[in-house]
Amino acid sequence: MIATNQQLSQEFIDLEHQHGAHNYHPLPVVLSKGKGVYVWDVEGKKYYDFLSAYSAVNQGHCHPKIIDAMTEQAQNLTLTSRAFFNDILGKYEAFTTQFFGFDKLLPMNTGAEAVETAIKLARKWGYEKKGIAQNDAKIVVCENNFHGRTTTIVSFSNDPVASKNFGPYTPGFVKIPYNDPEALEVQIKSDPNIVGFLVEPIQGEAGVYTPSDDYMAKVQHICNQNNVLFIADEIQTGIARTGSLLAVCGNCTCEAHCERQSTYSRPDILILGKALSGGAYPVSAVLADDAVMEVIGPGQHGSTFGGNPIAGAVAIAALEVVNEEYLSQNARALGDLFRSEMNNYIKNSNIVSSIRGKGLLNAILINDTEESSTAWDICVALKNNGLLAKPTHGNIIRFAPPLVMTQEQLLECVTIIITTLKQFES
Ligand code: IF1
Repeated sequence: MIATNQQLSQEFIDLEHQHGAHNYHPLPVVLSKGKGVYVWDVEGKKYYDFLSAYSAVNQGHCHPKIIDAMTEQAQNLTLTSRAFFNDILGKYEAFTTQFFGFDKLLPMNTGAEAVETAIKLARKWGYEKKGIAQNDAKIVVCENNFHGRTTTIVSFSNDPVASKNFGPYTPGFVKIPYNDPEALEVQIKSDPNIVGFLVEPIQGEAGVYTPSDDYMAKVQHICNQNNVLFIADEIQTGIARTGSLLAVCGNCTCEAHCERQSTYSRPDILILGKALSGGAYPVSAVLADDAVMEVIGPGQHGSTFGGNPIAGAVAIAALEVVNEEYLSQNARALGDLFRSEMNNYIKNSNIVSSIRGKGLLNAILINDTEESSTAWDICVALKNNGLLAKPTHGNIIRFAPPLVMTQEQLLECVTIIITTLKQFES
């Protein structure tokens, strides 16, 4: 008997279920192809991707320029380790430090590794430059943060799902409320052992929680005044997602990290991941000026794959695409349009209570409890209607399409989303 289409998907789902660890709860859709803003499932059904692999695919799926760079490099040289030099890494470092305006770059692979790198840098800087006594260094973080899943990072998470039963936890972190510069100032002034403040410019996992426009600028000022490192985790918000090259650029849409806006801020340590490679390859990086980066010497930190030639070639292409295709401007314009269209609908909706976000990083709040299955059911209905999104925290749905979307496509997506939501109005 010939397997029906639905059975084909189910076979892949069953295979994962049987042989893979159950550390995720995916939407029941099995993808086998992606191009630009679209993905296709194994049955050939086409969808708008409204997650973009958690903002890793900002440049769109299988961007030809990025894929060309990757395949070309893959045929020449893939990995040397850092035991030897290669002819791409320096080029990538020069390009990227210039792109973001920092002296130096330290290459890693995943976001969590880059966050770990920033933590190590800040601590070492604290001991060697600030004169903190051994093992006394502390880093301030925010409530409801998400910075990855290593044992140290989950040590300062306050999501019990991410941290429970993974102890003993790494000490040396203090939590303060998000979007509260006064709390940061009080904390820093009360404790001379604080070396850094690690913060997301917009809290993604917390449900796209967007702070006041001047939060980052105030944070920078407080950190600078008190000789504390301002560490920005732009793994999710960076690379044009929120309508500027970095979320710390404030309201500037130019394709450079410049100082044009009053809401501009400049971190001492910048953490990038995800879209640094356009979703083609795991590439992360930590950028800082010499005064910070020089505390790391040979043998003190690194990674087998960090700075490999494919990563460098892919990341250069991915950043060039951001410039060439004006992705910040597009994210800004389409984000404004998306929220305005959605707000028109929300005014008379009893299923959605609000929308928040910046650029093309947005979330809607479903008018039901966190325990309810409504947001999940809506995402399944969206999938059936040709658009993929995923709930977070039970009653929030994140909307983050690739930034290469056109206005016409976005308006079609708005129609799909609103038509679907209307099915859930009571
Ligand atoms: C998962 C969320 C997004 C991040 C920030 C570091 C990392 C992430 C600000 C770590 C990663 C991901 C990981 C992904 C889910 C996802 C996520 F829902 F958890 F919050 F994007 F919204 N800093 N975020 O957002 O980067 O080590 O994963 O490369 O499945 O855990 P990584």
